[in-house]
Amino acid sequence: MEGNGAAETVVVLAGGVGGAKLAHGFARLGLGRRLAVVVNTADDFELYGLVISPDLDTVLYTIAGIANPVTGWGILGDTANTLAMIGRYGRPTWFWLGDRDLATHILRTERLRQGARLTEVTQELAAALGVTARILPMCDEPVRTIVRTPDGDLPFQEYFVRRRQRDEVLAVRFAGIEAARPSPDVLRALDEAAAIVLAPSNPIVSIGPILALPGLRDRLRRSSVPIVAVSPIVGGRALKGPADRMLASLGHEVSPLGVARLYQDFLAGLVLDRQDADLAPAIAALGIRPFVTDTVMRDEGDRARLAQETLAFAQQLRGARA
Ligand code: FO1
Repeated sequence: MEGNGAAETVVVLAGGVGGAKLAHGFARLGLGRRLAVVVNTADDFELYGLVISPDLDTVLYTIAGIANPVTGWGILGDTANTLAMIGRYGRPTWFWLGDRDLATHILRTERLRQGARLTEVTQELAAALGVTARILPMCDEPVRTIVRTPDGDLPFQEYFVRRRQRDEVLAVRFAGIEAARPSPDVLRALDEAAAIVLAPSNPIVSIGPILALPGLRDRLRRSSVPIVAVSPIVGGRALKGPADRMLASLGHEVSPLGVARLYQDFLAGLVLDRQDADLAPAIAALGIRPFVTDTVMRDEGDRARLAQETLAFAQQLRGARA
């Protein structure tokens, strides 16, 4: 049952680096298995015969405390000897894969070929790294983001890494989404939820695929526990990545108000930065409660503080509904 006793879980919907930082903040609150992070898998792709799940790995490494603090993705202190050798064989090396990181892709690919679900494999990797939070792929079926640009359709990582997000984004679609379903583990976490949080991840290509899973958005609309989002847009810009340009080219306002409108059908509250405090009345006018604080996570202390404040805000909204 939602919001029921000991099972009370905080569910965080997340993409890559920004989502991983807030998820880490929640992990630092000592929630253990009562933290469930539902992660975008539409950035996944295959390279050198391996299944790469960048957002899952970014969340996993960040919560495990081994993420590269400079990039936010990959493993701290990793080397690239394997990639250098792949280059010597004349193969493209535009996607930077570290030697230690490759171990994750090798073992994931092996277990998937043995017939394990991505959810099970992720759980095994997380347990081995000492992570108690539930890191849940949004689904077990393959879903792939395709970005429409003036030069044609591009697989997500071609757009994001190979072409450095320079193309104008005309449309986005998620190949395979119709045949995919939120995993049973995701649905269970939502059933146990005391609060649902949308991390400050790209609303179009990180949160977008999760919301596009058949039945998921309806499930959120019917939620009896508060759903709050943390705006990834601060002062008219994305904290990381191309979310600002993507929102603009797809016709959305590049502000927390634009973010609020995208989630308006299910959102109870929006956490926005002090820089955007003047937008609070317009957000409230949508029927969404605004909460203004410092949302830029510069260090690990910021992550835990923002997670704590977001949780307290959600609990306050829950109290207001009772
Ligand atoms: N992002 C880059 O900008 N360049 C890279 O070479 C790159 C390699 C990479 C390797 C493993 C991994 O887990 C993530 C990696 N990322 C890289 C990040 C990733 O592609 C994107 O941040 C996400 O897909 C967007 O959320």
